[in-house]
Amino acid sequence: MNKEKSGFNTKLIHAGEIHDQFGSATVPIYQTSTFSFESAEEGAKCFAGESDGYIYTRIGNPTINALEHQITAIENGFGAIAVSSGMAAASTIYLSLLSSGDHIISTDAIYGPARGVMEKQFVRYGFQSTYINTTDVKAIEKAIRPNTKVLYIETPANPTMDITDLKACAEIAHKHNIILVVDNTFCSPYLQNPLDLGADVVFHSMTKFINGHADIVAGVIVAKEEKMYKQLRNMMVLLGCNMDPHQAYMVHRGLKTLSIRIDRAQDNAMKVAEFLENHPKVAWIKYPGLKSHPQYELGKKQMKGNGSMISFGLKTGFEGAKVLMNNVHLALLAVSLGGVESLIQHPASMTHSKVSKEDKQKAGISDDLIRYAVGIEDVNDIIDDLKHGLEKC
Ligand code: LCS
Repeated sequence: MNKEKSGFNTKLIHAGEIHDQFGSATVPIYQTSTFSFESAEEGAKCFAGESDGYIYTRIGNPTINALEHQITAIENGFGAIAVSSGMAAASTIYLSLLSSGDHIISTDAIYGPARGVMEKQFVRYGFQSTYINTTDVKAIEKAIRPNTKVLYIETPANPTMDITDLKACAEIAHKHNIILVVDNTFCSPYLQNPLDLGADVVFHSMTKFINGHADIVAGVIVAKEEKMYKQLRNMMVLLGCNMDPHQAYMVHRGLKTLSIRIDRAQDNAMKVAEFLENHPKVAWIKYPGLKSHPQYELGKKQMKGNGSMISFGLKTGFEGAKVLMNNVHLALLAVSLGGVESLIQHPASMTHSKVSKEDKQKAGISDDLIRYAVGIEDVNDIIDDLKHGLEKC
């Protein structure tokens, strides 16, 4: 049986597994910084790239490689590069694919720091950036300049839940010789495979659904083609934003239950979204599973499920949001998402607080927006918790 070519759940459990001499059922943790060579000749061969042996953990390590094989198999790429965080993935991509004077077009409602690092740091290295509402495909084409090298999409976007058409983006990007990069964090490879829809590079904050247990910060980049994979890996090794073997082991372990965690979380999320949509104190809600979502049909086409992230606002605006956040007791008032526990947060004052007021407004990150990451608890308890909190609003 070819485990790499098998079904999604079989890949989750078996892709990248290591068969050691003891018959270990799980991936061993090779907690070592360096690897010894049998001879000087063997060492020279490894450094010349003529042998596959391991050299140094920043360059490669069997535990980290096991995780990379697992991710490559479920994201349908040529190869994966595990890194220390989702932001390390974003920065490695920016620094690998852009040179001074190059331009990037990106979704305006993306994870705040992924925009902040470009506008406040990389601008010093001559990178140009334009942030637009990428749900409007025509606006993307209009924003293209002769020096545009990368189109960087986050869908669904954090925190607006806007959905961008990936196939249409791939068509536009490739027509203009532009690389399409997709942040697939909100879906995970279980719900969306951007490489199959035409993207060239995909990345994840594995801190979220892929690890799934709120105990690790990690990231991964997946490239569709060998040349791009080598370019990205080379930059990662030189920047030194590699994972640690123990971190890789933890993610490898968490990833095995990805599909059953997401199945449960998105079943819960659908019920929570229906409850919120019908609640008299709720002014608006955006959840891909509700027909009221502006890109409901597109979501059905390119995503294999609705996910477990919900954005909504109350009729009492930001004041009401504060009261709700102070009066829920099951959901943790915390940033992050994609773990087994439910979390609630306020993007305008938390995850996206460094985005200027004007840019937040343009991107649809309103002051009343509450982001709820639905966990895998009993859904009646999640709804009761929200019901009691909303009574106080
Ligand atoms: N991409 C997305 C879509 C994210 O949501 C995050 C983190 C990142 C990239 C960066 O990943 P990290 O370096 O944190 O692993 N999102 C967070 C959030 O919404 N709340 O806290 C972190």
